Amino acid sequence: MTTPFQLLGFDHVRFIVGNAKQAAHYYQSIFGFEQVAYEGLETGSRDQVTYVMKQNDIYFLLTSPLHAQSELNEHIRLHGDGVQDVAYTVDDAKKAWEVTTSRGATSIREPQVIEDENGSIVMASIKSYGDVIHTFVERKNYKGFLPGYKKSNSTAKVNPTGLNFIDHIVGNQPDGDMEKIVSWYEKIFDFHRFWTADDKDISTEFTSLRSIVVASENHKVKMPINEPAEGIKKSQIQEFVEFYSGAGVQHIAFATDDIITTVKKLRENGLDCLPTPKTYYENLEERVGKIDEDMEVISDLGILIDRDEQGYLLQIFTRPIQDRPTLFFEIIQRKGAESFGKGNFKALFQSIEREQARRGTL
Ligand code: TYF
Ligand code: FE
Repeated sequence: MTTPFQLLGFDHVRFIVGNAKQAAHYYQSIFGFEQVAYEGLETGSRDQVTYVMKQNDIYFLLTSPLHAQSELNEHIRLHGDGVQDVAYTVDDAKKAWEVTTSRGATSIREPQVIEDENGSIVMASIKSYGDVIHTFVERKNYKGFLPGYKKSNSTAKVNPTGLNFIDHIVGNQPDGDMEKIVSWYEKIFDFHRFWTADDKDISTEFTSLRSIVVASENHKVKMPINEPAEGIKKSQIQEFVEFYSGAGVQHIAFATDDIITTVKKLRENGLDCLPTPKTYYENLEERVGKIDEDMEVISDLGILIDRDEQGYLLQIFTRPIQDRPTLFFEIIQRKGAESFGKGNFKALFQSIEREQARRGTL
């Protein structure tokens, strides 16, 4: 069956944060995003402020409430800083809204044509898991980001780190909700099950989780959905759900085509990554075979490697980027491999368990 509208890819991600001005500085100075647009008091936006941060095809919107009455405060009270909108670029936003709502999705915003001197766009939104929404963005020939924003007059010097596009966005669910959410994406978007890992695949001696990756037909949108599983100790997914007050976006993976240069820059900028023990590299070449990169450099940077039938991938994970142990980022370079680093799960989850233990949440 072909879906009556086309999902072209991730358009942007909106974060609700306590202090957008300082968050913008973090994404700029650590990750090398450029501030390209702004809305706030100076542009006539009385309720909220938004900084639009861009690097190659990645657009992050950082939004904060400007006064006590804003309903955005409730998002912050419940979740802390976190993702509120995973927006998709579509060929026809009205059609996308009509089809998904007729299939049972809850509408958040009806299709709206928005125009200014740079052209016109159509937007509509539906509700997804937790407090996350999906906005459909139809960009006809719009020049610039979105109507309503002012071009940024930031004079900050930006050093890009080679983050090219969003590879995948992962959603954590409370215990028992994974299957329901996966079925929702199948029903609403015709997404297919791309990859599945049960609790035996994804467990250490102490903790466990389950994961199913759903993907759009063109594979431009990949969304792993996780839930906690029983273990001797508390699953990292359960820890997330407790600190986030329910379902939410757990991590966003940035694709790079040169992970060594990217991670060198990120580390120089002060990015806080999960540590990889040196023992991980001892029999790595036996597991992944010959690779193009210098193993010593890979090991110095703490980069993880995995191989599947199609090729190999290199990845590394940050620590949570706010004080609540919730959202974090992944940097990934795919050299053929289309999977998600199953061979690294054990080492990765043991590293996360050490973090949980430090926090007293294991
Ligand atoms: O996206 C993925 O599936 C991989 C692995 O809590 C992963 O990045 C899965 C669960 C998790 C952290 C990483
Ligand atoms: Fe990932």
